[in-house]
Amino acid sequence: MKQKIIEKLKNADGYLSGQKLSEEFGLSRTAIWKHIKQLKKAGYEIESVTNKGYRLISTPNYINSDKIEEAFKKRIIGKNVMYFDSLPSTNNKAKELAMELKEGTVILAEEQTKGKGRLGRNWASPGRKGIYASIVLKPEAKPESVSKLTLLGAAAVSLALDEFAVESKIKWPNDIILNSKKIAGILTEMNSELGIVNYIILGIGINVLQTEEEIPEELRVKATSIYAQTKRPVDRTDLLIAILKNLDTLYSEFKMSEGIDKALDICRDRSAVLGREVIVIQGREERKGQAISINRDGELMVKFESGIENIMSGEVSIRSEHGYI
Ligand code: BT5
Repeated sequence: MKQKIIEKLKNADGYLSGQKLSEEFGLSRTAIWKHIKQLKKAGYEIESVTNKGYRLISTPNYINSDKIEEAFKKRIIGKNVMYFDSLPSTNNKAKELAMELKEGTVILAEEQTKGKGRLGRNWASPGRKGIYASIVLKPEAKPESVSKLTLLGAAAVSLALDEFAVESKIKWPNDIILNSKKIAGILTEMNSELGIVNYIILGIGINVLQTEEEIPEELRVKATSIYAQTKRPVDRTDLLIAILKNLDTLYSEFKMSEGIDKALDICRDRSAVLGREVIVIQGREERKGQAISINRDGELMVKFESGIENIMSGEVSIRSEHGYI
């Protein structure tokens, strides 16, 4: 609170009345006065003038631990973690508990017995080989803007991989690619009513430690793991921490404005599909076109013979003419 009062005083044009501060922060004038007294004691020079209010004259020159605490308090993601040896699906567990859980809670499992992909597909989740994590988010956002969070998750994973010298690409909307094969996928699920989002579950699955042989045979043409490609056993805890930090930073932008400009730039720069011929699969329909960009809403802009269309991520899959990518 003291930090907030200081910020207000810093930004004020002249004096700020005690009344105004107390209304602003929902505190009594006496409580404000007590905070001011403590601030003065901490070295802030604050002038108090009857009928005018308070004015900040100078700030003390030392490291401000209050400010540091305040900055870290604002992290949303990763403050609470629930860890399980085995779950059918972390996304399902998160959905079960979401209403009671704090925003940013992470549900983790060492293995999933019924890991889910998009559109009813499966996600192979062998024990202690990967990261299977679901994050509970409760943004005040329109249900339509929620598909943007998939891109946000993909950007956070790709950025985190940089920190481990793993150079990945992003295949819109939810695949992370290493050497032309998939190492991670995002599954975003939402619960809303009457146009209000109750919660969103952002599920992240990453193949970290599997050897080539441990990747299910039928997936080997398009799936791989970090270890299979780099021969480095990346620490799963460290990787998850890096992902959550990146996600928290990107998510804060989303919370403020429903914008995801930074994440979009990352998805565009590292895109595995932009500029290429793609096949867009929607239900039973398959159409060939050229992926030209990702627009501000996170939709893929595809040039078909009939013209340019903006494709929403919900019910669509993308592949190349030669197979996966
Ligand atoms: C995805 O779906 O890529 C989303 C995957 C999300 C998994 C996480 S793990 C934590 C959380 N809890 C869950 O239950 N799920 C989430 P999609 O784009 O539909 O890709 C699924 C397809 O990828 C499958 O049909 C397979 O062809 C392939 N696949 C399955 N398991 C894979 C794996 N481990 N690695 C790479 N590809 C896989």
